[in-house]
Amino acid sequence: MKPLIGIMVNYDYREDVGKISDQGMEGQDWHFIAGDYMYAIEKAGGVPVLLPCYMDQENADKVLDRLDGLMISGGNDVDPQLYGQRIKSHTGAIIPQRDEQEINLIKGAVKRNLPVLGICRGLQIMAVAFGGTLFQDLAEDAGKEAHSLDLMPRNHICHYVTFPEGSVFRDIYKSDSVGVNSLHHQAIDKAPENGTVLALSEDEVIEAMHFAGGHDFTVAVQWHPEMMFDSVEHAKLFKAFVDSCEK
Ligand SMILES: [Mn+2]
Repeated sequence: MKPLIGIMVNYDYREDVGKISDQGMEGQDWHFIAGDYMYAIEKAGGVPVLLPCYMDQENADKVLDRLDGLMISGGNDVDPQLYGQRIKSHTGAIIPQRDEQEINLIKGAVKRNLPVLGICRGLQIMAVAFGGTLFQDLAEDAGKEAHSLDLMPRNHICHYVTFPEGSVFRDIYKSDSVGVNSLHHQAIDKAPENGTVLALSEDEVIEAMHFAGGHDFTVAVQWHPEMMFDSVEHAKLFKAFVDSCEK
């Protein structure tokens, strides 16, 4: 049986999102997601199930009971107050109901021993859910060059990441490094206690982690492999994820 994989979607309270596509009315909010996430899962043999921000968190738990895996997609910045910092001027839009639901989903997936793949914001919210902290902005808080490189095709390789010895990515990618896109201005600062680094950029930004305590495949990446899903390299990550959801 093909595994059912929940994909957390984006949320925006602004009516413009609907109006621009001629589908919306004044005062409506929107739950939506880029097709890449679904295509990547379908191509790897899974069935994507889109998860909105529920009004009632018990409904998120009910869906989780029926899923075989969970993918936390990219999106807005995580509220810094969730990791004990005040919101600084370089932090972007915050969606509190999404933060809350994703932390519940991540903890619920750990409890149910479900595989989890976090992407971009997904890595960040997983780190925060397990007790880690973030740089609110890589340039401002960590003195790094920009990793928010969006003036190029979405599958363009912007930097390389290396997999330390013991990283499961060496098995998945059959290599000790891979080229990635880079569309993030935040990153993990202090990793949570259950976190192990799976990939590092040349300038030593944490680009992927494994989190212990749940399913062996509780993994997240800072790049956007779904935007590169038609590359042989990054399709391997989705295949490994979907395969682990099948078992
Ligand atoms: Mn990067």
